[in-house]
Amino acid sequence: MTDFSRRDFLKLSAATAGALALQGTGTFQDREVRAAPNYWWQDDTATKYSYCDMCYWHCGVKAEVADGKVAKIYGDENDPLSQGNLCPRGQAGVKQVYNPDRLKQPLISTGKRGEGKYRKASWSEALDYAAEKLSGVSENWNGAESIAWLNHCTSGSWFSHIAAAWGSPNTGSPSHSLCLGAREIASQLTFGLPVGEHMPVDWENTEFITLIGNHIGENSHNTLMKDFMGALDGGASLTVVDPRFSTAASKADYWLPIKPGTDTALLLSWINLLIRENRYDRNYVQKYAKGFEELKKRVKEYTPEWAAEVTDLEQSKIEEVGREMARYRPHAVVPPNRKASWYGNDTQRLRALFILNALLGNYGREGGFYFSAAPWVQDYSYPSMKLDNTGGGCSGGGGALGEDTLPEDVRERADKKGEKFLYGSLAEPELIDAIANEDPYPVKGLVVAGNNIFHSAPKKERTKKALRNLDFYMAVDILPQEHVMWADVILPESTYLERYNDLFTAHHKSTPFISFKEPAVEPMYNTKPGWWIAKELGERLGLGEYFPFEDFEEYLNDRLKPLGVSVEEMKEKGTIKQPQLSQPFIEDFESQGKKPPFGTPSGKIELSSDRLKDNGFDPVPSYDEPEEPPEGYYRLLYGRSPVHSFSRTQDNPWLSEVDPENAVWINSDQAEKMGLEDEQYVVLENQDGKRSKPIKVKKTERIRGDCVYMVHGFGHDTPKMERQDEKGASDIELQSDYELDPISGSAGMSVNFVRVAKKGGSS
Ligand SMILES: Nc1nc2c(c(=O)[nH]1)N[C@H]1C(S)=C(S)[C@@H](COP(=O)(O)OP(=O)(O)OC[C@H]3O[C@@H](n4cnc5c(=O)[nH]c(N)nc54)[C@H](O)[C@@H]3O)O[C@H]1N2
Ligand SMILES: Nc1nc2c(c(=O)[nH]1)N[C@H]1C(S)=C(S)[C@@H](COP(=O)(O)OP(=O)(O)OC[C@H]3O[C@@H](n4cnc5c(=O)[nH]c(N)nc54)[C@H](O)[C@@H]3O)O[C@H]1N2
Ligand code: SF4
Ligand SMILES: [Mo]
Repeated sequence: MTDFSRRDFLKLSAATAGALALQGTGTFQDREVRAAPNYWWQDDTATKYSYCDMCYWHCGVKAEVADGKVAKIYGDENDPLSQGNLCPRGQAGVKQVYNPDRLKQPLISTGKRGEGKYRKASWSEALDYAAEKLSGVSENWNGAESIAWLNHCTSGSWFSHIAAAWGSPNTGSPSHSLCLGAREIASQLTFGLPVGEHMPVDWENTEFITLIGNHIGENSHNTLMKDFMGALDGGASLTVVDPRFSTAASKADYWLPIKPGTDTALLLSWINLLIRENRYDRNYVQKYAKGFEELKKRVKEYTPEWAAEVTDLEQSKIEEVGREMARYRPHAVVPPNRKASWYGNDTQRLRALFILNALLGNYGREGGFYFSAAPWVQDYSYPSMKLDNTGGGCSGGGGALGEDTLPEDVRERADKKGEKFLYGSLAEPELIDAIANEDPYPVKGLVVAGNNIFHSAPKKERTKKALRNLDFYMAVDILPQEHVMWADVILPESTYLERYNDLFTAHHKSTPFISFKEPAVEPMYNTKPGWWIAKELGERLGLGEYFPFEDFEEYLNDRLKPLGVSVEEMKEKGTIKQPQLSQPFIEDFESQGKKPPFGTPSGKIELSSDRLKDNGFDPVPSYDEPEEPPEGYYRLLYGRSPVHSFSRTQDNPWLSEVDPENAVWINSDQAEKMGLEDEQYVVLENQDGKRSKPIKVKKTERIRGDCVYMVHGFGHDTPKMERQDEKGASDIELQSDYELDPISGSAGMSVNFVRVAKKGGSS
């Protein structure tokens, strides 16, 4: 059987196979081989349904399996998210399975933490040992709360499940406090609904789009890019507010190269303009919003003239875009970015953005934001758990605004929610701080599943200190990442194409749906699925009643039963669609005599928030000046590569070839001043003297002179993963500072400054 080749991958077309057959040196032997090609599609193949786990978008996948190997994966054309396509990262899911660098069996440490010395162990030995150690931490310290569980994505939630059953409030994922927390808190405070996983922008009807940061095209999700390009093809006008001429900016009618950190000023000035020139949607605001007078009073001082000075943009451009927005409303949408944690005051920035959208009349309106419908499927019928803990998963649990009600014998979370910040799921950097400093109480056990704590949490030195301070540290991963090689026990998970997972419930405008994942192939090596690892560990911790199913089909059948569907049928279908649940627009509610679903206490869009006021915060956003870079330093900005996911795919054999290392974008004039050449390697140093690995210079007009930019995810220290080891530099090495958002607990990492400390050669 011929393995699917890299060239096939690049062309993403079966037609390429013909071209491949014509290659070669022309020896007799080659001709023999060419004469009898044995392609996968000539074998007996089986099609298996799954959903892609290379990122949280979870496009529906069809895997073609031949000879017990995944030969090719496609987007499931019946799946509303993939619509028959996968992005390059999705295609490279095949190579996640067949990456020789994978973790292959359970390992137990034989050296000091961080030394990287291990011996092989059987699953039962490793799990017995882990359970004994975790129980020991619980007994020696203060019960379940002395153990924290950090995770991310589909398998990770099984470990939050253990935390909830056992009674540890210390569980969460990086996708809240390091990603979308401020956005989700701001949206709930403003219009009473989460934004959620798949941004509910009505792309097909919008006519004027304004992106703030939000680098769609580099931040690349299959259908997001399609929908975005569809809107532009349909004639929508695009404004991009970004200190960098991003891929999206290259398609824009207006590029506003804003001074980093000043977006709230711009947003408030647009609100000022809409109100002062009476261009806002007065009827919509009167009917659906409250707090307009307070807003009007507050933004009076925030004129475009003032904002021009603050943001370093032209006043005429600010006014022109503001008036155009008003002309197109309610088909003029200002989508929030996902990685909302930037500068520490992020909930208020996002509040300003959501208020601007309210003045444009956008919620529940065509061309604005639709009300995203959730599919219905029953939760598994568990016995009730000690804690109602939803800190895991891909969106960090969203961060509910309600009060947590903990049983009397469980202490508050160690991240000091309530003292340091008001709302939100677990703040990962604050938990790490608690472990490093034993404050407010000792957390002495840590289980990390699918979360790259050395790359995603700021203050790496503190993370190392925290790990050294633990009695027991366990990692569940698929690769020997740097943080994994610090663990006392390493449990190797099967990759997504080798395992069952829970059902994926996808919110959607017209077709909320449920996706099914079954193993396409048997697990390679001695690896196991996350649900199995958690169940076995849970049983050993005396929590067996919370894992009452024998196998995963039993679990899935329990959930599917009320829908009248079985696992066997899902194997044929892949998805269940529930279009009947869709109610995207206000009129869908009002035509039935119902109020629109704004879930705020007032049932209205809260332009002024009593909840913030009652807790001592500004009820209406105001502007805070960001700190200026010290003399000779540049603000460090960071973003995404379209062909990598975070810091997890740099070792993927296909993706590493397409994009092997990152570069630092430096404005050409600044580079000239420093005598830097394009492609020359430099070492960056931040305000605290922390240094990066060598990184190539990208000398470019496409970025302002007061900041530099790099793609996150490179610069690994992973000798066991040659393709990613020491390639490019990591932003995390330079993020020794962050600013905590006092409302959502998000960690703004764009408060670090760098200078070029050393210059090297060009290769
Ligand atoms: N291919 C790929 N796609 C991904 C991911 C991935 O790893 N790979 N990750 C996904 C995840 S989890 C997330 S959270 C998102 C992140 O993607 P986004 O939510 O789009 O992230 P942003 O931080 O908005 O985008 C970074 C952009 O903001 C600009 N920027 C930086 N500072 C400022 C500022 O002060 N003001 C303004 N206006 N702009 C600024 C940068 O120049 C850059 O262009 O991407 C998602 N999509
Ligand atoms: N410096 C910096 N930090 C950031 C960001 C940034 O831009 N810069 N972005 C922030 C954002 S927006 C986000 S969402 C977070 C993301 O934070 P993380 O989720 O920590 O991101 P990854 O780097 O993808 O790390 C995922 C880990 O899971 C492992 N893994 C991959 N697949 C599987 C699997 O199937 N099972 C298991 N068990 N493990 C698996 C990978 O090997 C890796 O160790 O990072 C945040 N932190
Ligand atoms: S956007 Fe790409 S990586 Fe993400 S789920 Fe879809 S195919 Fe996979
Ligand atoms: Mo994120």
